Amino acid sequence: STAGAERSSQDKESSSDSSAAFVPESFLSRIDSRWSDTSSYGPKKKLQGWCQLPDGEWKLGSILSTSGGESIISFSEGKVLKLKTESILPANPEILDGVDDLMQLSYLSEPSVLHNLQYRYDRDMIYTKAGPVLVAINPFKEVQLYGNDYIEAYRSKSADSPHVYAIADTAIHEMIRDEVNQSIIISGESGAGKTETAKIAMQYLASLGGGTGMEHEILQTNPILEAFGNAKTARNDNSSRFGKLIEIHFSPSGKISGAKIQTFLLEKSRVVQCAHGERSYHIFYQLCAGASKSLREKLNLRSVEEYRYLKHSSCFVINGVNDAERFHSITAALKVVHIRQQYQDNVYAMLAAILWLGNISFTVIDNENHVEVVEDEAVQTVSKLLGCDIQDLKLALSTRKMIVRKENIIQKLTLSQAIDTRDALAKSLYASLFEWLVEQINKSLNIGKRRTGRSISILDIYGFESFERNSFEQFCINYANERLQQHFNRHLFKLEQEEYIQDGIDWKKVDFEDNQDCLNLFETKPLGLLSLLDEESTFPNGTDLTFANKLKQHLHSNSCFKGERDKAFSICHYAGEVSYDTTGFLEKNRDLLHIDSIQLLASCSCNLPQIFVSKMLSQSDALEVSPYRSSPVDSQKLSVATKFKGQLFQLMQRLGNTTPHFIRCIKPNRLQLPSTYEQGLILHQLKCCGVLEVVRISRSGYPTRMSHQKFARRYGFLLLENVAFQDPLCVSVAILHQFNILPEMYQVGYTKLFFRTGQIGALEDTRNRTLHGILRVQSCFRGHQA
Ligand code: AD9
Ligand code: MG
Repeated sequence: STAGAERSSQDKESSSDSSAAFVPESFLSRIDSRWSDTSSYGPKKKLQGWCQLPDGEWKLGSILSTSGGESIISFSEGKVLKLKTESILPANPEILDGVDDLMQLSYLSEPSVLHNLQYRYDRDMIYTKAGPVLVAINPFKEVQLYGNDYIEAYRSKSADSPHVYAIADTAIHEMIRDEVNQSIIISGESGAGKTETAKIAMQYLASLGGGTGMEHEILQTNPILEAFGNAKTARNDNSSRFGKLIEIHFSPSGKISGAKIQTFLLEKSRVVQCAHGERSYHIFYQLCAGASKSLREKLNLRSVEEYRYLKHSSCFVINGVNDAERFHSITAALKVVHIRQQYQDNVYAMLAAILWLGNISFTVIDNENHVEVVEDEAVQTVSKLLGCDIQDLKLALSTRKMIVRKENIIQKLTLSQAIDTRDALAKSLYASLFEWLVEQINKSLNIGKRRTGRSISILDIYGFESFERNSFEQFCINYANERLQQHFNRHLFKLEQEEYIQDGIDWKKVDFEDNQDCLNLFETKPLGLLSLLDEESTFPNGTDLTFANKLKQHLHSNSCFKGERDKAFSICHYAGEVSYDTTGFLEKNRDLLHIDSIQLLASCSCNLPQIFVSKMLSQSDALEVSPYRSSPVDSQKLSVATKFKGQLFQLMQRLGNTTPHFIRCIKPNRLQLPSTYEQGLILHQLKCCGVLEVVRISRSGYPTRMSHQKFARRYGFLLLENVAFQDPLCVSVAILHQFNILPEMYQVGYTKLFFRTGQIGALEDTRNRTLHGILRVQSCFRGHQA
């Protein structure tokens, strides 16, 4: 799987490193010495290094000459540049091109990492290890890496190159061997391939069978959740708008016995509005395209262009996707997870009701902008589909009951209030529907199963986000990523330490940055971001601006926080600084459904709205009482941020009891194209998902490891004395001595040698020179003979 030593050493196209601070002394001296003895060793073979061009791109160049701190570099296309020698980063010996594991690289610089990933990506090897982490680069095309033959190969261990299957296989084995639950934590930015990767892992686990058809049922939850929770966005045609944890249970004999799904933070705003060129949730389009004639009549369904919620983004279809066909598979999948026909019909009625809600309009009736609901087909259809009285519906959308000085009064709503009320009802119906669906699926996946065995959890959760404009959603997502990053760091660090200790080498603690300060910024009570947000959300006169000002007032001295102009602030996350615009923060955090809307739902004869209401009420019972608005009849519930924090703590607790396996998905370009590798974009993600952190942690230790055997075999011939019959450990030590490798540069373990970054590169150089020398002598010798 790793590159062979015999690869040709022609100039190669490559990318390079930004960690300029990490140029080993030995490299600089090699440049000089190498230049001076070019004539004596194969004159064509030049030392190569990574150079950063003015546009930021890293390129591999050959060093032609070096003097006075500057070097002349030539590039493969014939260009020649003069650069500061110290800004050139060492390239790895070609024997290391395309290694399976980035940790095998002698120089772990950014350009070397980028180059290695690209070398593999160009050959459809989309998976690479970075120590314990699997890096997966989205191919945006079908690659021949999946299916039964591959599954079998990984199961029988006849395949060992990095793969999701290998991760899933390891998880199963460790679950059985150690009797510890496992987790596969997948992250990456939108469109990087998390959901596909999660499905590939599930496919492997499901292939173990269960004998009860449970594995089939589990796989069928994917299309359902994607239909209801995914949408086309600017970044991904099938973007998950929720986070998901699926816990797959195994019987003591290692067979699948059931599963449980937990979801996080569904993006409900998409139901009523989405950006131009994006779509709402797939299921709306699937229903409109695929419903039978009788269902269309029953629901008074129209085509998607006729619904306000769907038409404003002017995007109705997805290339290569047949929504009608998808609808039929969803119907079938719902049956598989035991959602009865009657309930399916209810689900479709809810979807149609939401679409028709969006078409309800208002007329202004006085000069204070108060409104009435227009009595048209839209409002009639909604009342019919929900099973509520049409007058009640109209009142709920245009008025609000209030208690003022102990008297009940009815206040008319203004146009914008009425639209907000209508949209809030639509969003709440959809979110409740989604939640209910997950609950039904969970019931089905758990039928009669006692949880006796162990489990493997797969987490598919939005990665770190940093856009031009960042709002409440990014705030929550990035908070979650800080938590996951801490989990990741701590785990990696532990592993690294364990490997050193296991091989008996002297382990001195290497520094690593923790992100605890940033987490404290979020979580400290009462003066942390979340507490202050909740506090402001409960103030009757709180606004986004007063919230922003409060943050600036209380947090200005925190090193992870920066106040900005107007309503903005920024946070120094582990993956970089992100600026947030507080517009809409309070509203989104309160996420209120007015009591009038709740009462309306409770009065519906259709059973789903009633179920939703009882769920809402049961949830709010247990909550802290926080009257978010002046009116005491508002429903009282936990804020979104607090609820999310609770979910996150629970998640971390669960993950904390598992052995984690990390997969980092990388999106190679913004256009969702195959064979297109954008260095800058990839580097940024490697940084955000902590892969460079792994590299950094390991660079501060002994990143290069080689077994005594392999080392002795590879370099033994360089020894001046004959050691052919000695054991590999002695040979290894003799090599280290002969080449004066400084003691602080390596450690001898029980089974392996551990080297500091760059050491193997120097040895490889010597080896190559010696080989060249031998070849020259041989050819001279042959010349003499002839
Ligand atoms: V989002 O945060 O939910 O917006 P994901 O989940 O990270 O995002 P997703 O898995 O949906 O991305 O992948 C995006 C697209 O990339 C898929 O629809 C496929 O077209 C493509 N993809 C991803 N992984 C693979 C793969 N292993 N093989 C082929 C892939 N195509
Ligand atoms: Mg996804």
